[in-house]
Amino acid sequence: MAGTLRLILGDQLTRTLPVLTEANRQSDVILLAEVKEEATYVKHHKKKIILLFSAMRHFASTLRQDGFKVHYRKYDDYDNKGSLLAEVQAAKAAYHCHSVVVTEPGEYRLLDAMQRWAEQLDCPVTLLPDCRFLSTKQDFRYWAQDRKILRMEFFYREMRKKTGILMEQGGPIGGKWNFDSSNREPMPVTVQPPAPTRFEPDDITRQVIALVDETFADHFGESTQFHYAVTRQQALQVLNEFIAQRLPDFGQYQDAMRHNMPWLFHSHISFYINCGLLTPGEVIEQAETAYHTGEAPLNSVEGFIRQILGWREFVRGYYWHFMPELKHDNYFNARRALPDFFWHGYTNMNCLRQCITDTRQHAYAHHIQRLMVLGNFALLCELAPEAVQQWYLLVYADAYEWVELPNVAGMILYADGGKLASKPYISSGSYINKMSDYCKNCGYSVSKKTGDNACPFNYLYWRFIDVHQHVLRSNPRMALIYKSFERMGPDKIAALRDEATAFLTKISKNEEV
Ligand code: FAD
Ligand code: DLZ
Ligand code: SF4
Repeated sequence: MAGTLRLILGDQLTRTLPVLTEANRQSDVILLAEVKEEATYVKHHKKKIILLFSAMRHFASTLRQDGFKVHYRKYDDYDNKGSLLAEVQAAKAAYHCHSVVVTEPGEYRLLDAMQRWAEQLDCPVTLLPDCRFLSTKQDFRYWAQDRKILRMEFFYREMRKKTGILMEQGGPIGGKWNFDSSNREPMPVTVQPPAPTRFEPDDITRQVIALVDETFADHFGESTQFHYAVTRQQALQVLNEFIAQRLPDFGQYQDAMRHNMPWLFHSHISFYINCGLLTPGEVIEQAETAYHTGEAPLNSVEGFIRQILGWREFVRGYYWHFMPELKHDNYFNARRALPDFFWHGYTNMNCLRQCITDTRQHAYAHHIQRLMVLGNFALLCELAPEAVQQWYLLVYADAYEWVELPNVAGMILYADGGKLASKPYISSGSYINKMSDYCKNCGYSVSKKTGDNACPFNYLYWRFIDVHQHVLRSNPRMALIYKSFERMGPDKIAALRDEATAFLTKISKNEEV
């Protein structure tokens, strides 16, 4: 009996999606395909490919066990067609399917391509909305349409009201929407965070590791010591252990950084929510329950829920609202090429060395490493947005354009001219010194603004304030900074600018810094 071909993408591994719940197990065929086009449109980190291919293979096997007819295409199948469209075409012909159904993809480039599929395949192609989010693209458009400025905080409050999450008697639990002021503490050396949840690779994962080592040897990052969850059951274990062991301290140490310790009190679940092994709704529900049962304090639970119900939903709405222009925004006209050390990590600046090494090893760095070390540096050095976007998209195992691009173009580079952030996220070395122990192990001196071994973040910061004053001075949130700037006097400003210029020349030539 001819049926429908149902395509599941590598980041759609969710059993509750209608593409699966509406399937007829007798007549429909489920297609999952590992293809060159998706695996190489940027040279994804090896661990990202291992995670997705292994999770896809495990997901397909559970579907088969549950009676679905599954057509699975491995990357090294001799007749693998290399693209999703070609695999859909071949499967449609082989199973005599009369139509194709797929959940809307998370990236603009693929949605754009899929909109031509019906014509190319000469059959009806239905794109189902991705119902795993707690708000829709239309909700965001409606919320955004009459607003001059779009701030996550107001969107988040609407989401709290709409969903009733952390609400009581019409207001926020605890009397405040936001407990951020109790969430900015450095982590004392005596605090030892629990180890992250680890899984030994099984046969399927070992096969994928061998494939990736052979086929993607020139991709970024290391494949060794892969320990991530690749099934829903394992991802649930990661979530449960986070709630029990790390959520209580998540709030206060959310912004802290520590030498050789990337995992800290973070949840490490972005890999799994973004590929579908966990849903944001269930994650939020477990965190909220931990507050009601007294297992975790409100500052931690609210802080954690805000990241998912607030930031994650907000950036997704923002992405679809501003694409495709968002990709080309460049407010500061930044043009500098990415220094080579972004790839290998060899630099005397310990904070960057740490964050890049963590990223190379784990395809992971936590939020403040991505924002206030790597992102801060990219903005202060005016690295070209396109190069920075591509770097962030390929180095992290949780990266898909819908979530990466708003964080890069909007949050770290201010390339959108302030549509997402109320001011550029920039700081001198003192912020990094306050929130980490990186400076204690660095050849540069964080307390020096100029001269031998002065921390580059210091002079780069003041140069940026100087060079961009014509657009930043009028921002009320920059007023205090410009007061300090004026107190410096012209000689000091000139010295800072000269050192910064010399440093920028060095990184443009890829000299050692
Ligand atoms: P936790 O710190 O435990 O936070 C819990 C969850 O909140 C995360 O799993 C994630 O789902 C969500 N979250 C937190 N912050 C954000 C945010 N700013 N935007 C969206 N969701 C958020 N996150 C991605 O999932 N994919 C990306 O490609 C990505 N790129 C980023 C690029 C930059 C420049 C920056 C500054 C942030 C980026 N983030 C991205 C957001 C954040 O850094 C990661 O979600 C987080 O580090 C993942 O680790 P975790 O699961 O331990 O998060
Ligand atoms: C990221 C990724 C990779 C590396 N490989 C595949 C693949 O071979 N097959 C597939 O269906 N999906 C893959 N993905 C995820 C897609 O790139 C993702 O679905 C789109 O970017 C839309 O978010
Ligand atoms: Fe980074 Fe400067 Fe601290 Fe070195 S001294 S770790 S470069 S902030």
